[in-house]
Parts: sequence; C-alpha cells; structure tokens
Amino acid sequence: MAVGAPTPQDKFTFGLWTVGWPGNDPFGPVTRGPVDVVESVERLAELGAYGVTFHDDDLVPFGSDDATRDGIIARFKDALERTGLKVPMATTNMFSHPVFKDGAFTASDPALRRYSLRKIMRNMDLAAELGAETYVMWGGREGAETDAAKDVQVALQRYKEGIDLLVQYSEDQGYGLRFALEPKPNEPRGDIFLPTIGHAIAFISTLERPDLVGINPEVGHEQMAGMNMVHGVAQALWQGKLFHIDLNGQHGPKYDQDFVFGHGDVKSAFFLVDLLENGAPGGGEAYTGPRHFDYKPYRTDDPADVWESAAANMRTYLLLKERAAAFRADPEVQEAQRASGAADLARPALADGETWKDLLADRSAFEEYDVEAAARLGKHYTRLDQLAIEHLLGAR
Ligand SMILES: [Mn+2]
Repeated sequence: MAVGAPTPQDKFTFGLWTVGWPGNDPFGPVTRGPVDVVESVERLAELGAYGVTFHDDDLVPFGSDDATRDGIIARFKDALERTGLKVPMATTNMFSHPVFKDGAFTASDPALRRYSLRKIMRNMDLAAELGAETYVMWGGREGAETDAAKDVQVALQRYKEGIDLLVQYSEDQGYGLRFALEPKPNEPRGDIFLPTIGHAIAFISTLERPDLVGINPEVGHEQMAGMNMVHGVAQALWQGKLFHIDLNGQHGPKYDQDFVFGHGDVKSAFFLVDLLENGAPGGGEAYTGPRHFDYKPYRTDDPADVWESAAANMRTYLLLKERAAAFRADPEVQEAQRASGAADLARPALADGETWKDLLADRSAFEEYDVEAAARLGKHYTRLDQLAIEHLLGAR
C-alpha cells in the first residue's frame, strides 16, 4: 500500500493538549515532563500537520499575569509564523480549575456564570487574533451525579443564554466565528448535558443563531454512549451541522480512552474516513474542515514515542483514505451494491409530480403489492460487508 507522508493539504490538526498530555490519570501522576508549546508546533510542522488548536489554559497557565501571558503568546505566534502552522480552532478550559467543579454555563451561581463567560470571551479575542474560524465548546463539567442536583430544563435554559451571548459577542466584534458543541455522555461528570450528537443538534435548534452553531463530534465520545459515530456524523452532515470533528480511537462503552485514530474500532474508522472523504450525495468529499486529532499518547509512552503516536494518527487516516478509495473503485463492490439494491434508496417513493392522491389510486402500491415476494428477497449485505473487510485488511 503506497501512502505518502502527510502534508498540510491533508488538513491534519492536533490539540496542544494531546501531544502535551503528561500522562496523569485518576489513579496516578504524570509519567512524562511538560512539552513546551514551541516544541509541539515545530514537531507537528515537521511531521506534516496543517495546524494546532488549544484551550486557553494549554497555552497560558491558569492565573498567569498579563506580562507572562503576553510573553507566551508572542513565542507561540513566532513559532506559528516560522513553521506556517495555522490555528483553525480554539476552545476554553471550563473544567480543570476546582471553581468549575459544578459547571460553568450551568453552574448554579450567576457570578460564576458571569466569570465563565468572561473567560471564554477573553480566549475568543485571542482565537480571532490567531485567525481561528471555529470555536469549540465542550462542557465537561456541565452535568450532575444525582438528578436531585439540577433542574435539567432550567440548566439548558442557562446553557442557551450563555451560547447566545457568545455568538452575539463574536458577531458584534466582527470575529465571524462558527461555534461547535462537543457532545459527551459522561466523564468527568456522572452524566453530562448534551450527551450525544442527536441531543446537541436538537438543542441548537433552540438558539438565537442556529446557523452559526454546529457540532464537534468525537469518535470516542459517541462510542462511549454505544452510538454509531458514522451514522451520527452522517446526520450532522445532512443537517449542515458538521462544523469540526475530533478523531481518536475507542473500544466500545467504557472510560474515555482517547487512543490514536483507528487504534480502537478500526472498522468504524474505515467507514468514517470513507464518509468524510467520499460521502457526499453523488460522491465526493463530504467534509472540508480540519481532520482534528483529539487523542492521548499512551501513559506508557516515553517523550519520543509521543511524536510517533502523533504521526500514527495521520498515517492511519491516510491508509484508511487509500483503502476507502480502493473499496469505492472496486467493480465487484459496485456490482454487490447494485445486487443489494442500495442505489434505489436515492429514488423518492413518489415520482415527480405525484401526490398522495396518485399513491392512493395506485393499486400496485398496496392492494396488488406482493408482500410475500418482497419479504423473500435477500439483500446480500454480508457479501458487501466482507468486501469492505477485505479492502480494510489489504486483501484486495
Ligand atoms: Mn475523549
């Protein structure tokens, strides 16, 4: 399988918090030292990435004074300029400091909600200055462990108010940001509000500017909820809501594993890449935004392994992209799709100009429809599935 090295045209991006994760988990402290922001930018550029993304506190430690903040931002900007790396997305850390232990947008204390909004607005200023187009909101602490703690309907109203205000701020300041909500079912909270792609898309319809708000689905988060990531992303695309995407690996419903992309459910990763690259109706790239990796290098990795794991995300994506193209181009796959009748899904039930009256008058549609014959027809999906597996395994 000939797959070239990644280039910026592939639009691969990484969170600073991914390669910078020092390995601390709920059961033990860090296993690696901190990674300097400038080193992350330089290494990712060398590996062929397009850009980096950040939470405010990844770049500037929480509580830094203005002079420290200005100095760090200047070093970061200099590294971006030297390497040509872009910052297409930024986000806010509303979960690490203990003050956010009961949420930010949905914290009961209005003063904390006001503080939270200001923290986000400050990082939106920086995001706009760095040329970001998308602002992600992951409300990791927006939730509860007990249903006695929060009136969920009231909490969602507060959530809506916060996002409406921030969208208004972006518009008034001329930032032109698009916002992307990131669903997750649980962890760190027992239950998090907006737990799945479907919940988030439904919530967006209640906002003042639903056109400026979409989603940032993460592979692992949907799979933690037992959801099919490919179906969720397809629905988001269909509703014009796939504003950004977090790629990583996960083995089913358990803790948030954040493995390298494809190092979890590789078959789902294959169909996800196929969808993103070839999945527009009629064929062609369905998603044109950054391919953003939100993963954690294994805690067992040493500092050099970290860069190998960053490269592994991109190489796995490119391998799956090559495999998906081979799958699509295989005449036997096309024949199997025809045999299954898959293409007929593109045809509406009613012909052009037909109404329910024509349907009602059509005896072949109901009275004379041979239910038993239709029920006997095989769909041959196993053959199609096996062809996908053979392409995925490089057997074809
Ligand atoms: Mn995750």
